[in-house]
Amino acid sequence: METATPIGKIRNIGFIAHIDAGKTTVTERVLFLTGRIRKVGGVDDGTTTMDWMPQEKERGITITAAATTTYWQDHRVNIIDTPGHVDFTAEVERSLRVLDGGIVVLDSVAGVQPQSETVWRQADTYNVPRIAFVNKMDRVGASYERTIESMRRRLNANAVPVQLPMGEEDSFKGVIDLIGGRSFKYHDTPNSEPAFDPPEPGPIPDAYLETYTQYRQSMIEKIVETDESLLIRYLEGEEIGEDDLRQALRRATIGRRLVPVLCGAALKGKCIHQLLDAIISYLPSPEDVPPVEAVDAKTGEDVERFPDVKEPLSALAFKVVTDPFVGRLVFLRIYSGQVKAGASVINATKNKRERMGRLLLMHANHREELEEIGAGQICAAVGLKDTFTGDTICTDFKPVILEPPKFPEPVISVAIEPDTHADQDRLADALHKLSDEDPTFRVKFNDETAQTIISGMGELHLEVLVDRMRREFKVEARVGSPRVAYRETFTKPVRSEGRFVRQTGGHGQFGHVWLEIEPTERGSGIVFENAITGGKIPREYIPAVEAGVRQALDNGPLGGYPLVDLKIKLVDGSYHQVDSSEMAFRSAGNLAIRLAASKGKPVLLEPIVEMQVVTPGEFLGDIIGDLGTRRAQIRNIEGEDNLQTIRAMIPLGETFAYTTSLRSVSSGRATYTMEFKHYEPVSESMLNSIIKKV
Ligand SMILES: Nc1nc2c(ncn2[C@@H]2O[C@H](COP(=O)(O)OP(=O)(O)OP(=O)(O)O)[C@@H](O)[C@H]2O)c(=O)[nH]1
Ligand SMILES: [Mg+2]
Repeated sequence: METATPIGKIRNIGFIAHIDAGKTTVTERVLFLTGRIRKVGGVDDGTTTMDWMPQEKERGITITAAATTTYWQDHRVNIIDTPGHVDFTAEVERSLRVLDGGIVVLDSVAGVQPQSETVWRQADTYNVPRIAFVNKMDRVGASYERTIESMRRRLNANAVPVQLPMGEEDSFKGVIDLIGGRSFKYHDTPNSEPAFDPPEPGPIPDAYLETYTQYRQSMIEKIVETDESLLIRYLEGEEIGEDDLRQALRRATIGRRLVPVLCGAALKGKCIHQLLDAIISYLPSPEDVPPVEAVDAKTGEDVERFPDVKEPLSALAFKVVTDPFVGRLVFLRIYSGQVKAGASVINATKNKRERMGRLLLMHANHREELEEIGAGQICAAVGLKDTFTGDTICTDFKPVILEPPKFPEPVISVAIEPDTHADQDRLADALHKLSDEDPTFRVKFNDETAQTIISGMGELHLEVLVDRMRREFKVEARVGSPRVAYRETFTKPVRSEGRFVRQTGGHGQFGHVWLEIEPTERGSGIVFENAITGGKIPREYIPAVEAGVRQALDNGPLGGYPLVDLKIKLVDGSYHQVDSSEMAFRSAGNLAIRLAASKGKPVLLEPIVEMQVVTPGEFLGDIIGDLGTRRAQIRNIEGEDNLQTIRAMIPLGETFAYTTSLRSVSSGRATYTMEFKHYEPVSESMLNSIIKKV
């Protein structure tokens, strides 16, 4: 019985990291080692269980976060393997929202890479305790010490190594456990096949004694510093025992004061045993994290829900997937209470009744049927029709609303034109299902050009979506070249009047509003406030004013891009007993925004990304020259002769097809990554050329 695992023995964990750090490889090894799969899968030959989508197998990258469950030392471990590519950041965001602990996988050659910094910050936002796994210790150029140093420098992490590698690169043999004072050596396997036999325990080899003593000492100091009573005992000269150290380290990790660091080589199957032990030892169970905060759906009061099956049910929908066999699957994290398959529940966010059909335990794209599921667990439900990512599921008894994960706004778009009428119909279905799954994927229909515009987080994101439309939904379509999702905003506050009056025989039309429009902080979106007093505009017309305002905001004055970051206050107006209508007030709202446009001194906002280029020193000059022609601002160049890293801020619009350009200036030897940072106003001198180009 699945719910039989006591809650203290559940771990909801996820692997997070930069692209290619080895998250999926680690997950596959974990599944094999714990007996969940019989044949070990590889990313390089497309035989993984976790990367199950065809696009993932072909490209060797993870695209969607996949959930799975396994057991280790009679603990149940629910695992989410997340993608590292920045275009799929929504997958990381929603996973971190529902996880209790994270394993940050680092490449021992590259150290902390840009996307690791990003996921680290995301994990901070969601208060997720973590441990670090320094992977690829077998690679040429591997360095445990340098990687830990980069964790401290780049992530500001209070990293505490709890292991020492025995050997690096080719001679990486296993690890020394600094707490237990033992070594674990793996047997060599033929043809560099992964090692899965348990490692051989032994004493600390003589060659490591000195480093061991030094690392152990500094580890103990870091641990006792987090616990006053241990600190006193330590300062009085007492030898702190293994159990005390482990317990204190567990508390400090869960309290996010320390980050235990381990190492290994997932590809070779080395040190996965110890990693699993560490997940059980140091990462929290659902009981160990603070109760989830929620808002009472009826009173709006702040409340807490405890991870207890006796509490009222609360569950957060964090992912929606359309499965070709079972249909629409809604992934849920159960925070409190329990629920049976077939139960009647409510979606507290939408205030709608829903039926929990089947309950499934997911193992990548395979599933196991459950009868009941309780607090602390992660599962997928079939049958919830109106539940979307971010919604809360409850029972009638004390419904609450949990905080949904936050998703970034899309920054790039392409036009898509179906080849035939039949394709048009299939396209509509595909767009509906794909945007249901992916909150960073948006669809808009451009009336003027009769084109469908799809927007997403980057070129790769849109490419994968279009590929899925072709393969899963059989849509044949022409796809335009990528365009930047520009925005517009005002730079000056404006007071604007919208007076919509028509006299055409019989009934006239009358709507009249005064708006105060004020630019707000970047990223704050649109806020509409009604400040009408004394019934100058009857209450029933206010939503119509807002609708008209929002409609006009969709089409900015400079290039037709959406206006953002504005506070719009409805301050005054008038109405007519007979002639006023919703339609008239809608038009008045719309008009007031359009008339405000020139007075508000509008500017075009463009997305700026941070780019990091890693190149052999000889190409540095050419790359910088090329970046210069792309309006890039170089922030920093560091490294040694043989490898230089350039960090630059650059407008997204200047990065299209950069792959090809970088390949040609560096003979294919430089690589780059980029990440969206913020929107910035386009200078007056660039404005015309951008508007003309698009
Ligand atoms: N040498 C070596 N290579 C490894 C190790 N672990 C993973 N790799 C390789 O690194 C590459 C990326 O591995 P993945 O497991 O796909 O990495 P990932 O972090 O899941 O990547 P994304 O999901 O795309 O972010 C593959 O070619 C792996 O074979 C390791 O321990 N040693
Ligand atoms: Mg992966």
